[in-house]
Amino acid sequence: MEKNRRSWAEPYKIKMVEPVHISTHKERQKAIKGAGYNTFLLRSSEVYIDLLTDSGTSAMSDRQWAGLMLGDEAYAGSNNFYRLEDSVRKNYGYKYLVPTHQGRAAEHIISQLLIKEGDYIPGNMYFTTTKLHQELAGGTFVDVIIDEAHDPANEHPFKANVDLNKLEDLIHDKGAENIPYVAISTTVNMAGGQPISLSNLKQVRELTQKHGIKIIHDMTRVAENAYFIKEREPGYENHSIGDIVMEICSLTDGATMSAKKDALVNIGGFLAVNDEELFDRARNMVVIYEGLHTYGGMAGRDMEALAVGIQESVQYDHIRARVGQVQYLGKKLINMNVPIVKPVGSHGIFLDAKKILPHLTQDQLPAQSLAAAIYLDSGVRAMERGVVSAGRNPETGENNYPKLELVRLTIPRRVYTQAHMDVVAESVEAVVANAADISGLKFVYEPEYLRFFQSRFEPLG
Ligand code: P61
Repeated sequence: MEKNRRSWAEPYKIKMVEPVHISTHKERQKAIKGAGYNTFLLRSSEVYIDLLTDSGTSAMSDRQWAGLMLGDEAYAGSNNFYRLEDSVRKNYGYKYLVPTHQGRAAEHIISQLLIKEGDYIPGNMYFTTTKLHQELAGGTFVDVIIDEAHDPANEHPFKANVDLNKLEDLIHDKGAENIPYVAISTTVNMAGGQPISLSNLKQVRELTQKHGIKIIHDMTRVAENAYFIKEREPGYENHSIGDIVMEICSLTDGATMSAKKDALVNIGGFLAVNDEELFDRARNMVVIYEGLHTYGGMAGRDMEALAVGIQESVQYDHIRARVGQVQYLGKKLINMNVPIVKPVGSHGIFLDAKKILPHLTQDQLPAQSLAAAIYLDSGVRAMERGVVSAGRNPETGENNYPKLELVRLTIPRRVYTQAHMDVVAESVEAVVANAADISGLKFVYEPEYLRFFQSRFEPLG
């Protein structure tokens, strides 16, 4: 029934607007140079359509805003914490909740608690902060995603699936005692917002259970993953998004969550686990780095908005429109013959910079250069997801060279309209048409950790 409706049109109307500045070419030239050709260093006032990230950039609903007024700002035992705990249990099924100010704080805690020096952590592709916390805890990340995920043109419907042979070989080579957990992400951000199937996750569960290895779930975009399962995985077409989300969570032992994405809040996150002893240790650790275990870095009002956001995130009409808007932009770019990661993912469009700028080597930073060129053309802000984001090997100090050299146009939830998407597509089309004129960039400043956030660049020759 619900599938027969024709359009994904937004299941809400707009109650308040935030004016944006449409800059001139001259203003943008000055701004991007001042930002060292790094879109992270632009001021948001210099940006027209901000597709840097879908993190913390969602528009909250009137119910979430109303929830802010219910903030119980008690240092200990805030009502909003119990509301959040209830929402997490009801919607995700995890037993114990440790709130944190955002996702990476939860990654820090779980990495410190479970990883010992010399351990290996297999996962369905790396994520920048997740991998860094694994390394800081003494571990080494090992990519066990299927090969298809590294090929932008491959249209596999579940590119976030784990290659079970790779995982089994790793367990065999390194020993289960040196693998504290498998890190499973729903969806996989760096692969282009791609989903994992439930049948694959069940197989991962079976294999890991045989060896006594945990699964820790990065559930940052779990509802988006569930939407793709409903659309693509046989047997799930009549399941609700909520039921699919629950089933995914039930196949894992715990989760880290950046609530700034799927869960529709501007700040927040958590660690959730089922094991009581692990919970005790996490609850003790959170007081060192975040705050008391009943707020963990969030205000009471933020926890209330999150409790509501979680419920909204699993509603079918919401998720269909959210992913629908991304698909709309993706289709438009495909029709314009712009090379992008396929199938189109759930949270953004990923441009294939290697294909668009074949005259640049990876050392000439094609994705960084392309993101700067798009900003210059239209004031649309995108993000590099290539060699700059991949950083250096901590042992050798050499650059990591990922197969995927991408620019991400990330769509905030409930923020932009279809007309904005049209402007974005026209800008990308124009930049791609003149791509031969784009020269590469070189580093002039590079910080030690997560270099993409703060590096500065200059145009080559
Ligand atoms: C993003 F350029 N993502 O996509 P925190 N897991 C996953 C995430 O997507 C994620 C976190 C954990 C961001 C923000 C960001 O290299 C970057 O709440 C799948 O941001 O701490 C965050 O959650 C971390 C942008 C993070 C980056 C790291 O835009």
